[in-house]
Amino acid sequence: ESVDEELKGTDTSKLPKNRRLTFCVEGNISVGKTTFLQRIANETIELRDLVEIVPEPIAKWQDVGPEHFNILDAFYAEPERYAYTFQNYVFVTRVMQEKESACGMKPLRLMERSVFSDRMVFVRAVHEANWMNEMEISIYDSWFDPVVSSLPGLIPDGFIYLRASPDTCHKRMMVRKRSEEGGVTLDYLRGLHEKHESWLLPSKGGASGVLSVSQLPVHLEGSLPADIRDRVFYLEGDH
Ligand code: DCP
Repeated sequence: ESVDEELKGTDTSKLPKNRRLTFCVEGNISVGKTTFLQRIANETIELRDLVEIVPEPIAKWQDVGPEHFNILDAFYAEPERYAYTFQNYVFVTRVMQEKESACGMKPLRLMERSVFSDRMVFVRAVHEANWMNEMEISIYDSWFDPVVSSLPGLIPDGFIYLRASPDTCHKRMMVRKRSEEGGVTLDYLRGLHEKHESWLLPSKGGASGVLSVSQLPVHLEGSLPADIRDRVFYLEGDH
């Protein structure tokens, strides 16, 4: 609700013509990003005309090419073999997804995740797990900055961080039972949680509010708006 209020309070008339606000919704696997976005799309009537929802391109990862390869499944089945290939494809599909939504007229755009959480959370996690070797992470790093800076549509005005404990996410993942995620462990979710936390660390505890983006690496900070630290909102999602 507080995020709805924040978005409703945004004075879009002050934006330059053709300038939309884009917020990326972040959070651990199964935290409820899709549900959150669907609620805004379907239930919050006042916001429906204001907000364009850009879901994560997961369907594109599950059905690649005429052979219908499921690259999400391939990644979880053989992570050492496919982590780089998968993260590379995730990036490309985000670029495609962003382009598809680039011409929308609604003043606010909410995107599920971003290339920044791909880099800060998942690529780090798979590298630490030794699923991406030094050569592969070096290749990823070498194209990430130049490609992101040449695609301004990927750069959000702010982030909304849906925050819940790894236990909660694990329980929700068990209920959802996405077939590819059968092998995702509570430990892996804990690692992803820590990476979200160190990237989007709350400046103060308590109820939903504004976060400061601490420890943002220089290369990411350069791509993001200068006052990005004031543009991260979080929602507690353990209930
Ligand atoms: N994934 C990944 N690397 C990325 C992005 C996603 O390995 N850079 C994986 C993690 C999940 C699946 O893709 O197995 C989708 O993850 P998300 O957390 O983005 O989406 P969910 O559907 O789990 O989110 P929610 O339940 O919050 O809607």
